[in-house]
Amino acid sequence: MANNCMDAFILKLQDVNAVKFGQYKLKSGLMTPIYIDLRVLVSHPALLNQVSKLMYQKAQDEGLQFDSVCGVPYTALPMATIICSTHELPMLIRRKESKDYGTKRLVEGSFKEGDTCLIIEDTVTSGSSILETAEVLHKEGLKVTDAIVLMDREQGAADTLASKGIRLHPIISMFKLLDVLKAAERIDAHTAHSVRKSILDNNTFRYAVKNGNDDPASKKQRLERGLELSYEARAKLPNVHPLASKLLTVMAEKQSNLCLSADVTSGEDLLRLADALGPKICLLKTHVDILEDYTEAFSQKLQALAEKHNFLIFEDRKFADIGNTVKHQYEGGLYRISSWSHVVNAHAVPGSGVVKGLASVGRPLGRGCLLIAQMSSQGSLATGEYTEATIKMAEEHFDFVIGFICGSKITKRPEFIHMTPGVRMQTGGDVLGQQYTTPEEVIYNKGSDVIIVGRGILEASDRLAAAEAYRKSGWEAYARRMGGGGGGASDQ
Ligand code: 5BU
Repeated sequence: MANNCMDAFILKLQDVNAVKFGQYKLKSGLMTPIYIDLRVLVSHPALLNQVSKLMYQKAQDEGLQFDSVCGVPYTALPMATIICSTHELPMLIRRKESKDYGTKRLVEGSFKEGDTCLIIEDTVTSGSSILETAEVLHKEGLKVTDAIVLMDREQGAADTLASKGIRLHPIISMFKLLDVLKAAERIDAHTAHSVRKSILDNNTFRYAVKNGNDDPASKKQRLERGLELSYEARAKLPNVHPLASKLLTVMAEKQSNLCLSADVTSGEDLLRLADALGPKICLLKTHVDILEDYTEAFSQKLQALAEKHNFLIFEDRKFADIGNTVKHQYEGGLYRISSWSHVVNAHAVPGSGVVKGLASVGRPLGRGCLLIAQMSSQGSLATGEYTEATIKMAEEHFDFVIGFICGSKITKRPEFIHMTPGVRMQTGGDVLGQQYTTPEEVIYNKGSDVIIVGRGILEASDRLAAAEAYRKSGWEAYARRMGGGGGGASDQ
């Protein structure tokens, strides 16, 4: 659906009072300043038809294969009915309670064991309603691999469902909805900001927020942890790693949360780039093994430029071996990475030995490591429980791990720095699976700290101007997130 059609559709949802602002309690017990009530759609048949059309289109676009469709009762039932009736697809109905006469079936309709059923849902927060329906279908011998939802509140459902083998395909995200309502001046900047913050801080998957057994003390702690601190304030936290403190200070001083991914293949080119763009960046990321002419003199010159322009160096080596091997890879070999790179990164896949091995070399040198909790590439396996385990690993190695490579803010600990690759002004991707998000989306909506930009800058005709544009965009998004004007952000 073209962007302006989707925007008009979102506005129509608000027109029929399907989007409400106030204080509401969700099924999970979470309090929320925004409530999406799609039950009203049954009174608006044209809109209901449009929803069903969008859902069917989504299934087509994603190439979903299924034998039947089941709507989560009750709101999604008419949506599933319209889809199935229009496209002559078999439908199943999940009963909420089995009737106490007749067949006592929990699933109505014809199916055979091993059939795949596509789930349709109106809104998701934690994904629990989809899981309940999937469980009933599973018990009947059906397979559930995908679910389409009209509105994803972006509070953990996708991760929870992924951890249970169900892919979630949302049509509208909460952040998109807020953006559209704000652009149309249906809500003010303050409301958009506070709802955004509430959504980010109440992720049911990440923070496992369960009400009912939620004691006031832990609630208070969560609230305190959730308070957004500036880069400067985070640099001064008592437990912050000295290198993270240094980076946060540089970011605040240079008003830059831009990391340049200097993916060029000549050392001379890289040094020229570092000298020219150095003033715009807080971090320069290298792939030293793509250089055709690496010498030790190169790494010395790069360090001198880092001093001159006050940025840190991050070798994107992505260590992923047993502790003993990564120790040698980090310290020795041709590149002697630990001798010149302030920051390196590692996959969590080998287990904590990889961090211990790297720390044995890097810690005495005051170096720091980022754990790769998520990747920007299509089909990445670093999701859900893997991401959770990575966060836990980082917490256990607080003295060496300074943060994460991730798509969004994944921990509330303000000592950790979140860095996001796959950033470009134009969204989309490349032919090899890279997926791009805008600086605004990454910093403002997703709550990350640093944007990592390669080709967005390297392929520009004027690289310096492009670097400045990315710096400005990233910084303004941060300033807006902190509740400030951001030095001329367009919608303040
Ligand atoms: P691009 O030109 O902005 O697409 O370059 C992105 C850089 O970030 C590139 O060096 C990748 O190796 C690196 N990267 C990434 O794109 N996605 C990831 O998940 C990780 C690193 Br980890």
